[in-house]
Amino acid sequence: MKSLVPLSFGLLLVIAPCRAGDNTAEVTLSPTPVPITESSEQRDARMSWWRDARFGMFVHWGLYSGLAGTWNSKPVATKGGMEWIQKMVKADTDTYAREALPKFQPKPGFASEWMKLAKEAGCKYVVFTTKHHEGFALHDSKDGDFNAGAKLNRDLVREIVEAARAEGLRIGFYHSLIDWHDANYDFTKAKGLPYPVGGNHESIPRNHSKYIDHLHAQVGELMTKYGPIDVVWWDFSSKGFEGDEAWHASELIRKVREMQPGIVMNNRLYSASTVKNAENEHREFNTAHGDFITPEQRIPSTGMPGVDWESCMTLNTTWGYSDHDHAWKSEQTLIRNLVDIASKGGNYLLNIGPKGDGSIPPETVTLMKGIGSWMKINSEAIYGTTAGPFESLPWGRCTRKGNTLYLSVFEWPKDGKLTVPLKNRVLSCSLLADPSNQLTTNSGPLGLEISLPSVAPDPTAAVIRITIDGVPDVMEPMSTPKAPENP
Ligand code: H79
Repeated sequence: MKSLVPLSFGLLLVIAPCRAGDNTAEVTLSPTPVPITESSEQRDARMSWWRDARFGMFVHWGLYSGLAGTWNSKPVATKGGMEWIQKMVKADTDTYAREALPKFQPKPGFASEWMKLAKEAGCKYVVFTTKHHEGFALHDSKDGDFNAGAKLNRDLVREIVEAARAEGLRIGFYHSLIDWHDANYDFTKAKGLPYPVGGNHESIPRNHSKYIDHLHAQVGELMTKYGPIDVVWWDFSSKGFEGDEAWHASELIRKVREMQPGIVMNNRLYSASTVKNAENEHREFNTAHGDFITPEQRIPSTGMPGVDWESCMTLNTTWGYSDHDHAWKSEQTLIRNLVDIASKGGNYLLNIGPKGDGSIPPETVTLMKGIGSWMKINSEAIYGTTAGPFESLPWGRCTRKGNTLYLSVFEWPKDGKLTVPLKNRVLSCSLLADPSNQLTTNSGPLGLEISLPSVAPDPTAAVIRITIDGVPDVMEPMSTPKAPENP
């Protein structure tokens, strides 16, 4: 199938099973592009599971995983995204495939290990690379021969989707718009589009509209052969090459929404200021371009009211597996990042990079399980919460569920008194780690004062659940008098 014929959509819609409670957006089938109408209530219903989830696992896995950051027996780098190794070593696609394919040997049952780890860490959804920039598709594609079906006689997408469902996890497809394999992918269309091979490539005739057919055809396969898919995560567009011109984006979005009415997608079919100029990105947000924005490798300094967002971040510094990257973040950093993001109303999509055989590096297993141990006691402060009411708190973060606030204490007060700038009356207050023990609270000039045990139940983030009378009535931050300088 070279490109999707609109006529087939009706059939696909009938056979694709729908999850109860999913969006009921009106879908009109027609050979000409039609807008899909959706009320804000319908949008909220469609986004609801994603907003409640707050924590997902990202998986970068492809041919680069087997290369593991090594080319010609030499480490390529110790830091940075090794899923870009083909570009870093400037390999053409044939050389790259020749080197990488023999090293990509998924062992049986690998996907089940991923999903068990995601579940244990407390993730509610998993987004994995169906194809990264290298162009190798993990499904058994009938469009082209650079895919797991043609090369390994396996459908790795099916294996991964089935494993996720077995663990009750939502599943998402990362899909690269950039493609270094397809000879028609025209990186010359805009300045600075990444492409591995330098030299006289401009002389090779490229027919980008044929590449768009390939992109649409593979997305069509992914959206119709695996049942209901929860997320599609496009990557990426640049200023000067985005949207309709680059990917026939509105047509692609329309097709995807027809095939998967409940799906949630990011907005990278269009150029969003994802990496740089980040603090302004939500002001440019347009829901016609996608459902949420994706700050990459960073956490916005404040929340973004009215805009859905998800920070995607690595455990070390690479997305794709590398033998040479040992810069693992600490368990404390990861847990505090999760809390920080939730306190600002965002989701955390935390990446793992399995090896070429699909196995997960031991450091990754330890870190994900560490987050899971914290979540076992404290996940109530994450799932289903919204941003806290405070601009900032000197000792930690706050998330909210109606009139219940979850105070995650990073800096346990030495004097045993925690000040919360709130005027409300307290209905109940206890530690999630010790829920039957009510904590004493008093109102003081700076707000509520909670009396704490002398030792934090968790030095990373100890969570206090406090239920108040009415909506949070936050005290204006007072200008604290400057501490006298030491004589
Ligand atoms: O899939 C991951 C990245 O490969 C992809 N998005 C995430 C989710 C991405 N594509 N482009 N970019 C990120 C921005 C460009 C980053 C780069 Fe680099 C800086 C390219 C070369 C230097 C990061 C570090 C990738 C390779 C080294």
